Amino acid sequence: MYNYLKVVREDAICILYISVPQSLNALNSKVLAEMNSFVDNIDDSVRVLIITGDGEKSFVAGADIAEMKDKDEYQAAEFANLGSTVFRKIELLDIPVIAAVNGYALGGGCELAMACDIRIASSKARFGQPEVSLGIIPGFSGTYRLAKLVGPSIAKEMIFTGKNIKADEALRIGLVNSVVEPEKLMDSAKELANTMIKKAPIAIRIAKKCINKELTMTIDAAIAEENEDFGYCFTTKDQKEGMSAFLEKRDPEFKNK
Ligand code: CO8
Repeated sequence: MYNYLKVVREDAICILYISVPQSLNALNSKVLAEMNSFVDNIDDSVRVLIITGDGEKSFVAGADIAEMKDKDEYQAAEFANLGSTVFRKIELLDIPVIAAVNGYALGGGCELAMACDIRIASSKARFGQPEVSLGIIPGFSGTYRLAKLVGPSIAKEMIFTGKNIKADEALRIGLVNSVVEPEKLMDSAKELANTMIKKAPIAIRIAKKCINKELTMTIDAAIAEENEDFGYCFTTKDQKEGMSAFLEKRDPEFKNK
């Protein structure tokens, strides 16, 4: 069905492999169009999405430099808009999205990882925004997300120098949630996914919406929104089940209702 994506279902987990072996999984417009279609058509039964890179070496080595090289300013802005739109859709999916960063996450690859909710890195992963070495800036919303994640000062250092950083440094600055040995990466991502799958799906969806929205709100507006969403949770059967299960000293059985 896809030429540049591999999609693997394992019960409620969906694993999306970006697969462009000839360019270390660089994102060209065809890959981005396929990702857009994938995100638009994701099955309701998927409870957690894991995104990773196919192969041993690379998560995504950035946007495709060969495709970008001869673009004019309008074509470049259009390309940037395509990538940013797909990444924003990923960020707004109402299920948790985990980036399992198995290797190079450079430029658009780092930006893709940052659009995910959680990043687990292999100890072999390398992160960076090398765009200034190419005469451009991060164009898939990286200036925004990197500054939000690690703070403007560290984001500026990374972007102004274009330097790659290792996984342990990415952990230190808060760019990734955890670092594991390469052979444990997918199992760790799945273990995390399975922990989330046992929880109440509506509550996770609302919590994700709150956190995403609150990033653009004043604290007072965010508190008001959270209060309202908290109230909404009490309209769900899962809330009754979760609290009853606690009081009855048993595991809850959530029904996504
Ligand atoms: N685009 C196109 N081809 C690529 C890319 C890329 N980003 N990265 C690697 N490749 C290709 C190489 O050209 C090479 O092809 P070939 O075998 O035909 O020569 C193949 O992949 C293997 O790469 P290398 O031989 O270079 O492998 P190394 O192990 O020596 O190095 C690196 C691996 C360090 C990852 C190196 O390939 C590299 O530095 N790649 C480029 C990284 C980069 O600069 N990424 C940022 C790109 S810009 C970007 O992402 C901007 C996003 C916003 C765009 C907004 C739209 C305008």
